[in-house]
Amino acid sequence: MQLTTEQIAQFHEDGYVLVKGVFDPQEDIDPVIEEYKSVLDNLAHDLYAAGEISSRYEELPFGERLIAIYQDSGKVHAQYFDFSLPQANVQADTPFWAGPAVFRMLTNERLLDVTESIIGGEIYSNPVQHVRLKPPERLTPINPETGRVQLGKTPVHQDHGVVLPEADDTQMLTVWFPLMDVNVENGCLCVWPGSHHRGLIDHCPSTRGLSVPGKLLQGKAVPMIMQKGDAVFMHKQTLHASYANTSDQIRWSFDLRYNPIGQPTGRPAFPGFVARSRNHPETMLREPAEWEKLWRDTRDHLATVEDAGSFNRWNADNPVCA
Ligand SMILES: O=C(O)CCC(=O)C(=O)O
Ligand SMILES: [Fe+2]
Repeated sequence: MQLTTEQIAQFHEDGYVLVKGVFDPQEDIDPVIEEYKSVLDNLAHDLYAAGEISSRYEELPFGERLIAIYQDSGKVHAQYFDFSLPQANVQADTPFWAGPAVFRMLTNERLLDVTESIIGGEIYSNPVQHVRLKPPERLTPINPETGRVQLGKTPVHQDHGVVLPEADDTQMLTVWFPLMDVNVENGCLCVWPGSHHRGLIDHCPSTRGLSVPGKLLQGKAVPMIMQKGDAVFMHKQTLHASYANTSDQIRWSFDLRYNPIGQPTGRPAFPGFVARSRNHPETMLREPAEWEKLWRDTRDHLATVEDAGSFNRWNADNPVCA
């Protein structure tokens, strides 16, 4: 699946392109959904054994079960599902999920075809990547320190703003896709078309994470209303955010990053891999278990080091943050 000349032009002009039907919903996405059912089942058993929930909620379908477990435990267990690690305080028992169905998504041929249309055929899977399982806001446990939901809407930012300066001159590409239909009500992504022409914009640290202050925004955001199977490909300087999930079901998405092989990823402590190489196909990682081991070894190593360093490059003392 190559992009058309018009789609590539749109990517450069607007800083993003929404591509319909990149994935086959049943063949490509459902195996991931199946795999996560067992991850949730493991979480339920762990929390129940630890006395942190009163039931394993085995009778509930995935989304409702997740909501019930988060509510009962009073905690959003995002790290349990994520195929990345926290940016600080990694411990030997920090959970993560780097399963085979996830690996097959990261190396999906059609996804890599579209990626190749934008950054060329030497493609590195950049480790800045997340699964986001967001409960309805009104059912999400509150963080007692901030008084806000533990996982809510994502504030306005550029992905360039959340990586180290080593990635300043790279072609890091963000790929965002839902595992279900998404709209404004359930908290889809929104983007500011053309904002990447402004280059890197100042971000401010806050309890919600890094964000670009409202006074620096220009123009209106466009909601990315998408069906299961669609994907958005985004430039690293395109401003984006997500809406609050005001529906009564979970909102579920993946966001992945790719860059041309050889360019720094912006998170050197984390492992990437060669997802496609036209020039050296023998360097491609093909075994899901090897990918899982890369993350496990990284976790085990980071657990032994004093401070892995922060990825943050921004200072709250910046006058624009006042
Ligand atoms: O899904 C979200 O809420 C935000 C995603 C995001 O910021 C990204 O994919 O870079
Ligand atoms: Fe982002």
